[in-house]
Amino acid sequence: MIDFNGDGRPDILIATEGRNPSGDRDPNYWKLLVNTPGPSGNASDIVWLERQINITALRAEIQHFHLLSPIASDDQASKALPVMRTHQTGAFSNNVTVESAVLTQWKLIDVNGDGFPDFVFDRLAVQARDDVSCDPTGTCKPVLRQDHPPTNRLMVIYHTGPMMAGSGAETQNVWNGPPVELKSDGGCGIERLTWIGGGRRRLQCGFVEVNGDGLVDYIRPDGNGFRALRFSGLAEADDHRLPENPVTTDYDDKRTILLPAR
Ligand SMILES: [Ca+2]
Ligand SMILES: [Ca+2]
Repeated sequence: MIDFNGDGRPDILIATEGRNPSGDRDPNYWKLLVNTPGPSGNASDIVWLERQINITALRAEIQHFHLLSPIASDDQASKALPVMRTHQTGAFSNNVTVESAVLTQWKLIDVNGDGFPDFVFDRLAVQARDDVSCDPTGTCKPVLRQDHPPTNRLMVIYHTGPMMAGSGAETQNVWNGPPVELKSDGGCGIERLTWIGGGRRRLQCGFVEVNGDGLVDYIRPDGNGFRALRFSGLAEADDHRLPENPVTTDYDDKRTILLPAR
């Protein structure tokens, strides 16, 4: 669910049920159910208006570098474009996993603050390569690394409207492209959850609204901490170091909510 038309109400996108103007199933379309108030205006009688969204530009961009189906790689033409996709990455030394993370390769998020969701994506796909992995003590060893190349760039195709007009039979084309580069040094990716042991993962980088101006920011690791890159529509970089939090391994303590004394 995502607010597709900027009216504040969440809508439903279905990647596998899109139909083209001829009414045939077509992977270049997503089905959208727009959340609209019913006749009485009460939240309880929502009417879901069906629309077909032309995603030809998104699908073509992703298929330049990514396989939509790693299993049936000889039949990419018929595969649906998932609304969001994650991919396991890692580094392996003699078949032992020494690093592990989950990448988000593409997702919908409003980058420029106009209320419409934009399509952000990793330019490059995950592949295997020879590399080295170093532990915190500086001891390094050769590994087979499965990740996107460090030259990855972060891209966006902006939602440029229109609002949901016309009848349900008409298709809407809101993501025309061309893609715009958000960051040239996108080695960390759109979003990366890194395994830190003990069953825990840490969000290593990703898009988060940090300073309350309504524009999404990008968080990335920075040597001894995390840095928020504040952008105006992500056009101009404006670095802000996030306040340091006290380091604690006492996670159980954080689950305790202290109520005011009576
Ligand atoms: Ca909506
Ligand atoms: Ca937007």
